Amino acid sequence: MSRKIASRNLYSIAGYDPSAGAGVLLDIKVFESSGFRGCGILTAVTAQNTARVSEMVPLKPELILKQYELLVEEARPSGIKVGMLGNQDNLRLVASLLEKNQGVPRVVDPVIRSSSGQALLDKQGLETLLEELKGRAELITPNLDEASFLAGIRIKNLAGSKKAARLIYKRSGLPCLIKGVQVQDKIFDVLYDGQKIYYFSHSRIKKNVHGTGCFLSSTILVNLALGFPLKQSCSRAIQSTLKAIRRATVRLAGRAAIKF
Ligand code: PXL
Repeated sequence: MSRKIASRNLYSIAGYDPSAGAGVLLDIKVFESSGFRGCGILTAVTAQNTARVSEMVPLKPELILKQYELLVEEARPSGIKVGMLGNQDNLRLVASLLEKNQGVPRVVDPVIRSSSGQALLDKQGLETLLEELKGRAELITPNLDEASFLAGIRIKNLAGSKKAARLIYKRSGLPCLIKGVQVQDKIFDVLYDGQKIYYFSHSRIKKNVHGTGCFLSSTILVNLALGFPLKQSCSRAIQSTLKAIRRATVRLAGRAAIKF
């Protein structure tokens, strides 16, 4: 029998951002600073800094599977966060890994493109994302653009975000948190858990910070793995993310990176 490490492990299955401001490196900082052991399974490599992404190369699904298989031999996950996938082959493989891990919290951040416009998931992946993920996570966390795309509607207000969250749930069976709906000078994050809509509101912080989506989704996973229910995990993680945005320091071209 293989020897198991007793500590609690959280896996990030996501991309490599060399600036460590997003992706696997950021997720691991979140996990480790919350008292978990962080493991990173890479899906793709990017060339980027905090201001722009210039290239994205997906890894082979066979290599992603190997990374997973060797890790689970000695350290099964207490939770899994999925970020950037790169292409449809990787999406399918990762969906199968989520399926194998029913019973531990799983959070999917549906990363479609970088803020600077680089595609981070191919067209086929985009079109089949909700179908492939069907029921295989406790939460999906699209931003406004991702939610508009996934629901197939333009979200202009709170009513639109509510409709989109319901549509995404209907198509994927995944509870959905839509981030960043602006109403006057307030920002709303909208959660549909399959039964009810919840709104989390806060004032807008005028600061352009790289990696906030990754930070939020991995912090939600931490809270779920600590045993908090979904709604509370979202509200706690939103508060932590606001704090992280406030302390983020500017690195380049007016963009900031989260400081631990
Ligand atoms: O924030 C989206 C994102 C996620 N993961 C990786 C990224 C980016 C954006 O650039 O590079 C690896």
